[in-house]
Amino acid sequence: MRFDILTLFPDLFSAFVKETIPGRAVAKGLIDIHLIDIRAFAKGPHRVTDDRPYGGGDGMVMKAGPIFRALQSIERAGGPSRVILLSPQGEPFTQARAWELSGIEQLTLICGRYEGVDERIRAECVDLELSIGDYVLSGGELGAMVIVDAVSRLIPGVLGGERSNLEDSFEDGLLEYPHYTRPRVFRDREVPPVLLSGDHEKIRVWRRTQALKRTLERRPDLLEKAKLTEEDRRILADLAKGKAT
Ligand code: 9D3
Repeated sequence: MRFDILTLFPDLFSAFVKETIPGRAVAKGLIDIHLIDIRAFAKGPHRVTDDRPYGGGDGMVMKAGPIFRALQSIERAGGPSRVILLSPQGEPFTQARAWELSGIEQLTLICGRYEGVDERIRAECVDLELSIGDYVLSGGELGAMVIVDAVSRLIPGVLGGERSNLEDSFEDGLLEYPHYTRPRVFRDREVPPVLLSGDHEKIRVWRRTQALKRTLERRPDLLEKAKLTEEDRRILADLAKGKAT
Protein backbone atom coordinates (compact mmCIF):
# COMPACT_ATOMS: atom_id res chain seq x y z
CA MET A 1 0.00 0.00 0.00
CA ARG A 2 1.21 3.45 -0.88
CA PHE A 3 0.53 6.78 0.88
CA ASP A 4 1.26 10.09 -0.86
CA ILE A 5 1.10 12.99 1.58
CA LEU A 6 0.86 16.55 0.25
CA THR A 7 1.97 19.10 2.83
CA LEU A 8 3.68 22.44 3.30
CA PHE A 9 5.54 20.90 6.26
CA PRO A 10 7.07 17.58 5.19
CA ASP A 11 9.60 17.75 8.06
CA LEU A 12 6.76 17.20 10.54
CA PHE A 13 6.65 13.60 9.33
CA SER A 14 10.29 12.61 9.82
CA ALA A 15 10.05 11.21 13.37
CA PHE A 16 6.67 9.67 12.54
CA VAL A 17 8.11 7.82 9.55
CA LYS A 18 11.24 6.78 11.47
CA GLU A 19 9.83 5.69 14.81
CA THR A 20 6.26 4.39 14.58
CA ILE A 21 4.49 1.20 13.56
CA PRO A 22 3.88 2.63 10.07
CA GLY A 23 7.59 3.48 9.99
CA ARG A 24 8.50 -0.13 10.69
CA ALA A 25 6.02 -1.22 8.02
CA VAL A 26 7.95 1.00 5.58
CA ALA A 27 11.19 -0.71 6.64
CA LYS A 28 9.56 -4.11 6.08
CA GLY A 29 8.46 -3.05 2.59
CA LEU A 30 4.76 -3.42 3.42
CA ILE A 31 3.90 0.24 2.84
CA ASP A 32 5.44 3.24 1.08
CA ILE A 33 5.09 6.78 2.41
CA HIS A 34 5.90 9.53 -0.10
CA LEU A 35 6.04 13.10 1.17
CA ILE A 36 5.31 15.79 -1.39
CA ASP A 37 6.21 19.37 -0.56
CA ILE A 38 3.42 21.52 -2.02
CA ARG A 39 5.79 24.50 -2.10
CA ALA A 40 7.92 22.73 -4.71
CA PHE A 41 4.97 23.13 -7.10
CA ALA A 42 4.38 26.83 -6.42
CA LYS A 43 5.40 29.38 -9.06
CA GLY A 44 7.50 32.51 -9.02
CA PRO A 45 10.61 33.42 -7.07
CA HIS A 46 8.66 33.43 -3.82
CA ARG A 47 6.86 30.10 -4.40
CA VAL A 48 3.62 31.47 -2.98
CA THR A 49 1.15 28.78 -1.88
CA ASP A 50 -1.61 30.91 -0.33
CA ASP A 51 -3.55 34.07 -1.15
CA ARG A 52 -6.30 36.35 0.20
CA PRO A 53 -9.88 35.10 0.02
CA TYR A 54 -12.17 36.43 -2.71
CA GLY A 55 -14.99 38.30 -0.99
CA GLY A 56 -12.71 39.46 1.78
CA GLY A 57 -12.28 38.26 5.33
CA ASP A 58 -9.52 37.19 7.65
CA GLY A 59 -6.90 34.61 6.93
CA MET A 60 -5.47 33.07 3.81
CA VAL A 61 -6.58 30.33 1.44
CA MET A 62 -4.33 27.68 -0.11
CA LYS A 63 -4.07 28.25 -3.84
CA ALA A 64 -5.45 25.57 -6.17
CA GLY A 65 -2.54 25.53 -8.66
CA PRO A 66 0.29 24.21 -6.45
CA ILE A 67 -1.91 21.47 -4.97
CA PHE A 68 -3.20 20.51 -8.44
CA ARG A 69 0.31 20.24 -9.87
CA ALA A 70 1.50 18.29 -6.82
CA LEU A 71 -1.35 15.83 -7.38
CA GLN A 72 -0.46 15.48 -11.06
CA SER A 73 3.13 14.63 -10.11
CA ILE A 74 2.11 11.47 -8.22
CA GLU A 75 2.85 8.23 -10.05
CA ARG A 76 -0.06 5.83 -10.20
CA ALA A 77 0.64 2.62 -8.32
CA GLY A 78 -1.84 0.62 -10.37
CA GLY A 79 -4.58 -0.48 -7.96
CA PRO A 80 -7.59 1.54 -6.81
CA SER A 81 -6.70 4.96 -5.38
CA ARG A 82 -8.41 7.62 -3.32
CA VAL A 83 -7.67 11.33 -2.78
CA ILE A 84 -8.50 12.44 0.75
CA LEU A 85 -8.60 16.02 2.01
CA LEU A 86 -8.07 16.47 5.75
CA SER A 87 -10.33 19.23 7.00
CA PRO A 88 -12.54 20.20 9.92
CA GLN A 89 -15.52 20.00 7.52
CA GLY A 90 -14.84 16.34 6.74
CA GLU A 91 -16.77 13.25 7.74
CA PRO A 92 -15.60 11.86 11.07
CA PHE A 93 -12.76 9.31 10.64
CA THR A 94 -13.75 6.00 12.28
CA GLN A 95 -12.38 2.48 12.66
CA ALA A 96 -14.89 1.33 10.02
CA ARG A 97 -13.42 3.90 7.61
CA ALA A 98 -9.89 2.72 8.51
CA TRP A 99 -10.85 -0.85 7.50
CA GLU A 100 -12.32 0.38 4.24
CA LEU A 101 -9.23 2.43 3.37
CA SER A 102 -6.89 -0.47 4.25
CA GLY A 103 -8.21 -2.25 1.17
CA ILE A 104 -7.16 0.52 -1.24
CA GLU A 105 -3.79 0.30 -2.96
CA GLN A 106 -2.96 4.03 -3.00
CA LEU A 107 -4.12 6.82 -0.70
CA THR A 108 -3.32 10.47 -1.32
CA LEU A 109 -3.68 12.72 1.72
CA ILE A 110 -3.88 16.50 1.27
CA CYS A 111 -2.99 18.45 4.42
CA GLY A 112 -4.57 21.89 4.49
CA ARG A 113 -3.22 24.89 6.37
CA TYR A 114 -4.53 28.42 6.94
CA GLU A 115 -8.30 28.82 6.60
CA GLY A 116 -8.50 25.97 4.10
CA VAL A 117 -7.98 25.11 0.45
CA ASP A 118 -9.55 26.65 -2.65
CA GLU A 119 -12.94 25.00 -3.14
CA ARG A 120 -12.08 24.01 -6.72
CA ILE A 121 -9.53 21.48 -5.42
CA ARG A 122 -12.39 19.77 -3.63
CA ALA A 123 -14.55 19.83 -6.72
CA GLU A 124 -11.87 18.67 -9.18
CA CYS A 125 -9.68 16.29 -7.21
CA VAL A 126 -11.03 15.16 -3.85
CA ASP A 127 -12.85 11.84 -3.39
CA LEU A 128 -13.30 12.01 0.36
CA GLU A 129 -12.99 14.67 3.04
CA LEU A 130 -12.14 13.51 6.56
CA SER A 131 -11.92 15.13 10.00
CA ILE A 132 -10.27 13.40 12.96
CA GLY A 133 -12.56 14.95 15.58
CA ASP A 134 -14.36 18.00 16.84
CA TYR A 135 -11.48 20.21 17.93
CA VAL A 136 -9.45 22.84 16.13
CA LEU A 137 -6.01 21.89 14.79
CA SER A 138 -3.57 24.17 12.98
CA GLY A 139 -3.52 22.03 9.86
CA GLY A 140 -4.14 18.60 8.41
CA GLU A 141 -0.73 17.05 9.14
CA LEU A 142 -1.68 15.46 12.46
CA GLY A 143 -4.84 14.17 10.80
CA ALA A 144 -2.78 12.56 8.03
CA MET A 145 -0.56 10.85 10.62
CA VAL A 146 -3.63 9.57 12.45
CA ILE A 147 -5.00 8.08 9.25
CA VAL A 148 -1.68 6.52 8.15
CA ASP A 149 -1.29 5.01 11.63
CA ALA A 150 -4.81 3.63 11.94
CA VAL A 151 -4.94 2.29 8.36
CA SER A 152 -1.46 0.79 8.10
CA ARG A 153 -1.80 -1.29 11.27
CA LEU A 154 -4.71 -3.09 9.60
CA ILE A 155 -2.54 -4.27 6.71
CA PRO A 156 -1.55 -7.94 7.07
CA GLY A 157 1.98 -8.31 8.44
CA VAL A 158 2.29 -4.76 9.81
CA LEU A 159 1.53 -5.76 13.40
CA GLY A 160 4.31 -8.40 13.58
CA GLY A 161 4.26 -10.18 16.90
CA GLU A 162 1.92 -7.74 18.56
CA ARG A 163 -1.59 -8.66 19.47
CA SER A 164 -4.07 -8.92 16.67
CA ASN A 165 -6.15 -5.89 15.90
CA LEU A 166 -9.27 -8.03 16.30
CA GLU A 167 -8.70 -7.81 20.05
CA ASP A 168 -8.49 -4.03 19.92
CA SER A 169 -10.88 -1.71 21.56
CA PHE A 170 -13.46 -0.63 18.98
CA GLU A 171 -13.25 -3.83 16.96
CA ASP A 172 -16.04 -5.34 19.03
CA GLY A 173 -17.28 -1.86 19.88
CA LEU A 174 -16.36 -1.93 23.58
CA LEU A 175 -13.71 -0.23 25.67
CA GLU A 176 -11.00 -2.51 27.04
CA TYR A 177 -10.86 -4.13 30.46
CA PRO A 178 -8.18 -2.88 32.95
CA HIS A 179 -4.66 -4.29 32.61
CA TYR A 180 -2.19 -5.12 35.39
CA THR A 181 1.42 -6.28 35.50
CA ARG A 182 4.02 -6.74 38.24
CA PRO A 183 4.37 -5.77 41.05
CA ARG A 184 1.28 -7.37 42.66
CA VAL A 185 1.00 -4.46 45.12
CA PHE A 186 1.70 -0.87 44.05
CA ARG A 187 1.15 1.97 46.54
CA ASP A 188 -1.10 -0.31 48.60
CA ARG A 189 -3.25 -1.16 45.57
CA GLU A 190 -3.51 -4.87 44.89
CA VAL A 191 -4.07 -6.61 41.58
CA PRO A 192 -7.64 -7.99 41.56
CA PRO A 193 -7.30 -11.51 43.08
CA VAL A 194 -9.27 -13.14 40.25
CA LEU A 195 -6.36 -12.39 37.89
CA LEU A 196 -4.04 -14.46 40.14
CA SER A 197 -6.53 -17.32 40.52
CA GLY A 198 -5.47 -19.26 37.43
CA ASP A 199 -9.19 -19.84 36.67
CA HIS A 200 -9.30 -18.83 33.01
CA GLU A 201 -13.08 -18.92 32.74
CA LYS A 202 -13.51 -16.69 35.80
CA ILE A 203 -10.87 -14.31 34.39
CA ARG A 204 -12.66 -14.16 31.02
CA VAL A 205 -16.01 -13.30 32.66
CA TRP A 206 -14.38 -10.69 34.94
CA ARG A 207 -12.65 -8.99 31.99
CA ARG A 208 -15.82 -8.96 29.93
CA THR A 209 -17.73 -7.51 32.88
CA GLN A 210 -15.11 -4.77 33.34
CA ALA A 211 -15.19 -3.94 29.62
CA LEU A 212 -18.97 -3.65 29.67
CA LYS A 213 -18.92 -1.62 32.90
CA ARG A 214 -16.38 0.87 31.55
CA THR A 215 -18.25 1.25 28.32
CA LEU A 216 -21.53 1.80 30.14
CA GLU A 217 -19.95 4.42 32.42
CA ARG A 218 -17.72 6.26 29.93
CA ARG A 219 -19.13 5.65 26.45
CA PRO A 220 -22.76 4.55 26.66
CA ASP A 221 -23.09 5.68 23.02
CA LEU A 222 -20.84 2.77 21.99
CA LEU A 223 -23.10 0.14 23.58
CA GLU A 224 -25.85 0.84 21.06
CA LYS A 225 -23.67 -0.32 18.14
CA ALA A 226 -21.57 -2.93 19.99
CA LYS A 227 -21.63 -6.60 19.05
CA LEU A 228 -23.18 -8.03 22.22
CA THR A 229 -23.69 -11.69 23.05
CA GLU A 230 -26.45 -13.16 25.25
CA GLU A 231 -23.88 -13.34 28.05
CA ASP A 232 -23.04 -9.63 27.57
CA ARG A 233 -26.73 -8.72 27.90
CA ARG A 234 -27.00 -10.76 31.09
CA ILE A 235 -23.89 -9.06 32.54
CA LEU A 236 -25.31 -5.63 31.61
CA ALA A 237 -28.60 -6.50 33.30
CA ASP A 238 -26.65 -7.56 36.42
CA LEU A 239 -24.65 -4.32 36.32
CA ALA A 240 -27.88 -2.31 36.11
CA LYS A 241 -29.20 -4.18 39.17
CA GLY A 242 -25.92 -3.56 41.00
CA LYS A 243 -25.27 -7.33 41.10
CA ALA A 244 -22.05 -7.57 39.07
CA THR A 245 -18.97 -5.54 39.99
C1 9D3 B 1 -9.43 29.01 13.20
C2 9D3 B 1 -9.81 28.72 11.83
N1 9D3 B 1 -11.21 28.24 11.77
C3 9D3 B 1 -12.07 29.36 11.43
C4 9D3 B 1 -13.23 29.43 12.31
C5 9D3 B 1 -11.39 27.23 10.73
C6 9D3 B 1 -10.30 26.25 10.61
C7 9D3 B 1 -9.55 26.16 9.45
C8 9D3 B 1 -8.54 25.24 9.35
C9 9D3 B 1 -10.00 25.41 11.66
C10 9D3 B 1 -8.97 24.47 11.56
C11 9D3 B 1 -8.22 24.40 10.39
C12 9D3 B 1 -7.11 23.43 10.26
N2 9D3 B 1 -7.55 22.09 10.58
C13 9D3 B 1 -7.38 21.06 9.76
O1 9D3 B 1 -6.83 21.25 8.70
C14 9D3 B 1 -7.88 19.76 10.11
C15 9D3 B 1 -8.63 19.31 11.25
C16 9D3 B 1 -9.10 19.98 12.41
O2 9D3 B 1 -8.90 21.17 12.66
N3 9D3 B 1 -9.82 19.24 13.32
C17 9D3 B 1 -10.09 17.92 13.15
N4 9D3 B 1 -9.66 17.27 12.08
C18 9D3 B 1 -8.94 17.96 11.15
S1 9D3 B 1 -8.34 17.29 9.75
C19 9D3 B 1 -7.67 18.71 9.24
